[in-house]
Amino acid sequence: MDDDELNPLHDINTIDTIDTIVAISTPPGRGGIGIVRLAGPLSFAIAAQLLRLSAPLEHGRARFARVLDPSDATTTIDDAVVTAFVGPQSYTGDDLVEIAAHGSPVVLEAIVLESLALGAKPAGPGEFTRRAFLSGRLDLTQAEAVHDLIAAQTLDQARVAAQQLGGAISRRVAPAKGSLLHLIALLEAGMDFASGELDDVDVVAPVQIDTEIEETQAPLEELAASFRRGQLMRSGAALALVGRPNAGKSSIFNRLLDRERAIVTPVPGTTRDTVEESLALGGIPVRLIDTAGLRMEGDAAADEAERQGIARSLEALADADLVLLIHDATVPWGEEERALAARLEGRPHLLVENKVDLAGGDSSNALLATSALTGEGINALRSAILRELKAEGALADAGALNNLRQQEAVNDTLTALAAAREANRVKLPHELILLDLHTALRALDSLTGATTPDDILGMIFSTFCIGK
Ligand SMILES: Nc1nc2c(ncn2[C@@H]2O[C@H](COP(=O)(O)OP(=O)(O)OP(=O)(O)O)[C@@H](O)[C@H]2O)c(=O)[nH]1
Ligand SMILES: [Mg+2]
Repeated sequence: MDDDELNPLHDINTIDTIDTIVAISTPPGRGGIGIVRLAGPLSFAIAAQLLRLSAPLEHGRARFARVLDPSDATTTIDDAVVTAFVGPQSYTGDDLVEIAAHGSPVVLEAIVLESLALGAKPAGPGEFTRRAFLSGRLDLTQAEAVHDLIAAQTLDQARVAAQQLGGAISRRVAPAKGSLLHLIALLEAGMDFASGELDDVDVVAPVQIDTEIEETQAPLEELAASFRRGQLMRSGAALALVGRPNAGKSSIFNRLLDRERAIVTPVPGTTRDTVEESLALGGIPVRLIDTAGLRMEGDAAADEAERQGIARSLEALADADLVLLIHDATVPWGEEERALAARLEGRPHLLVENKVDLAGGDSSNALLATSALTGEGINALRSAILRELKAEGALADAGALNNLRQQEAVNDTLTALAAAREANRVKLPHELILLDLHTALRALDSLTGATTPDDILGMIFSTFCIGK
């Protein structure tokens, strides 16, 4: 090994098989600071050419620098702080330089253009994170977490993504993978042994195989069930407000949003179409859906638009993760409420008695009594909604699955394990059981990216922004 290989400051003229990539990593537009990121073997050399550094770049250290005018290296166009990381101790696993200049798009673009002239290539979407994955710095679920973290809309979403970035899913899968590998090793050893004189069935008892497969299945089933919970946190819970016309649905909708979003009038049938707004409730993203009041079939007051609105209300009700059935406390429960309550049987819902300011104290036995007019009971309603969503598991547990790809990987593993268990039950040869177990292992490995085909990787990283 010659000295050059030990030197992180690769010569700019060295021909290297790994490209150096460059991109603006901060969002487009002007800002106080804008960052250009360089990753790859030429990063240090390119930075040294582009900048007048106060001192040579050093791992994990920030340096003050002047950004030189590409057309005239004697003048500077900006000041910058430059941070350097020597691979493999960097985000991507290769040499990495971050140039934090003032956030003027023209300066940042000049830095990128000059880097390209010095041998860098423009980074594609997610290419920095893809490199981190390829160099083994992150597994696939962690790389996906980077995307989720950037996209997080509430702090709780960010927390979940950060746990995943810390490897929560991989840690959760590790015991199942361990027991699966153990069983595979056991059966394979048994087969080698059996090819001598013993019958393979005698080497590992079917009950033992069954128990071991079951031990692998249990944590994975738990993980598969976490998907729905993760999904609520990821895309938000849909919360529909339903009830008879004039019950005060739109008024409560506005109260929960804290602004006059939906039209409120004393005329029954005001809301014709569903109205949707997002809000964060105790860290959980919620899609609040106001709906047209439901009248019973054959009610003469319902015109065509209202009938269509009612059809949409029923759709929203069917799709909702949680339903608020709003009742006007000044009138008795009618056929509509009974029909709605029957529909909601066995599904997460809350009964709300509204207009308690008019009802005159007769709300004592109602679970939730509100007045959209005075605001009474609205905070209690918020807490009740939050309780329901949490009961639904909206606060995802650490290491919950977060997307369909992950869900499919776990489901495929479970399918193959079930097949293996069945093969064992009907006493098929161990070779055939092993076939299913290997299928299970491949599916499980694809979760963390140990065996993910290139096209799937391409799909995942193309959803990233450039510079990440
Ligand atoms: N006193 C009182 N009036 C209320 C309360 N909530 C709503 N209202 C009034 O009741 C009427 C109907 O309210 P909306 O919020 O439009 O009722 P809605 O359920 O959305 O009605 P539709 O859209 O027609 O189905 C309006 O005049 C509101 O001001 C309340 O808690 N107390
Ligand atoms: Mg309304």
